[in-house]
Amino acid sequence: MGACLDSPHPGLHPDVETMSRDALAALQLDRLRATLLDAWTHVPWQRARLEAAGLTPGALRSLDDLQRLPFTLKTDLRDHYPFGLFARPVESLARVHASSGTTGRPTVVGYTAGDLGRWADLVARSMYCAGVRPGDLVHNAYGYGLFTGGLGAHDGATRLGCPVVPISGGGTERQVALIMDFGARVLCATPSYALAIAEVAEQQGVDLRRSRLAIGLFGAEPWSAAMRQEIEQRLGLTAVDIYGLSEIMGPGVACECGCRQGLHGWEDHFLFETVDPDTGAPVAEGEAGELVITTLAKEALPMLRYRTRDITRLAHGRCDCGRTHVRILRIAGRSDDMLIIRGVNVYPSQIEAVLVGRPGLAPHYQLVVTRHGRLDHLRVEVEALPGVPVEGFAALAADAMHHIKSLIGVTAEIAVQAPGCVPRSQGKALRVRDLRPKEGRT
Ligand code: DLL
Repeated sequence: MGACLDSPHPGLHPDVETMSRDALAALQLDRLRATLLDAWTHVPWQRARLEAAGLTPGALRSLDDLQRLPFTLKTDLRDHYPFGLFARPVESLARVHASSGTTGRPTVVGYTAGDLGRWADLVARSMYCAGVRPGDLVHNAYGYGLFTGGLGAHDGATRLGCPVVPISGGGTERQVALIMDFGARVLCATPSYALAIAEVAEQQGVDLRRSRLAIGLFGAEPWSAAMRQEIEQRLGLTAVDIYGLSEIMGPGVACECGCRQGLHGWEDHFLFETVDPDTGAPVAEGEAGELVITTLAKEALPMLRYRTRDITRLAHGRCDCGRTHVRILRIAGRSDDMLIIRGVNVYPSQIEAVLVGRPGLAPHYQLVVTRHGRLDHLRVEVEALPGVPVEGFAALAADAMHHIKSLIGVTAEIAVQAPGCVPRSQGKALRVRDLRPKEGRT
């Protein structure tokens, strides 16, 4: 059994994480029945559509019956804005979070005090799984506020017994100074912001590799293996992938352990499925599909078969660490972010994997998609490393173009730019600027 399960903190329950599949399935069925009953009783919209599908809470005989339940979409939450899908009256809740929503209404989610407690437990479990230990100082650069990252990581670290520096995102020079002065062992941030912190440190002549940072808990946006390597090398820490989404809870739905063979999805609290994003039919075991999640212990906002839009593969079978919970492999991207360039499907993270670490290029990029006549055009804006002469940009562009064509199969225009031209993020990076007319998008 791996070290990440040894002598756990008294608040954690390794017996749950190493449960036999049969015991886990029995627990899941009990909790699924309770969730269905709760949704049926307290959410009129859920009841109406379950009835329309000829289902009652008693209809669940086994976990296989999950597939008979209708999906829930992000638009369902928006259509019932703000609290229409809540199973508890808003005056009984402890907190509300919301996604900013680039278009239209935000997506609003709610938590009872019990939900907040279980969320903190799962983030603490995730952090422990990643190697964080009670007493480790946690520098939390996830944004505090309506975004679930800041407060979610904060409460989990507190639950684990870790002191927290609640710095939130932004003020990057100060982040660097406090990491060095306070001696944080753990950094929580989006991967793109972690890189921005590394860059500012380098500009200030500060070597973060000499800081006490040992573990980075990075998530909230897709990131490639190449980006992981880049961050580890520049920050001198072990970069761990943590996944979550506000509609289901927030950070801590799944997290990597020391084996780094996928993120353990906490199956005592959630059911995970992968489906074909076009048809909704289950995909074969191990095949890539859209992740669908059902909550098993949420009170304020029980979710039945939520379509996350995140594309991944599930790996079943015991991990080398001893945990039995399913592993969610690195998220390739969101189906919404998938570009179809002249018939070839491309995720921004595939382009990232080619660009990051390529000689002469910095790991800062944006994809710009336009339409020329009836054809889509992909322009990759990427920075040169500081010190590369402008005369060298054309050769760097030709090299990147060649590798993108041969590895991914798309023809892209590469615009190599001077350092600092691509905007830096303080949270989730904007990777794609899609300038195509809305109605014509594929
Ligand atoms: O991003 C929750 C979170 C905060 C997770 C901090 C991890 C760390 P939302 O703002 O609702 O919640 O965005 C959720 O972000 O559906 C994915 O598309 C993406 N995402 C989250 N974690 C990862 C990850 C938070 N590790 C959406 N890898 C999700 C790839 C991720 N994408």
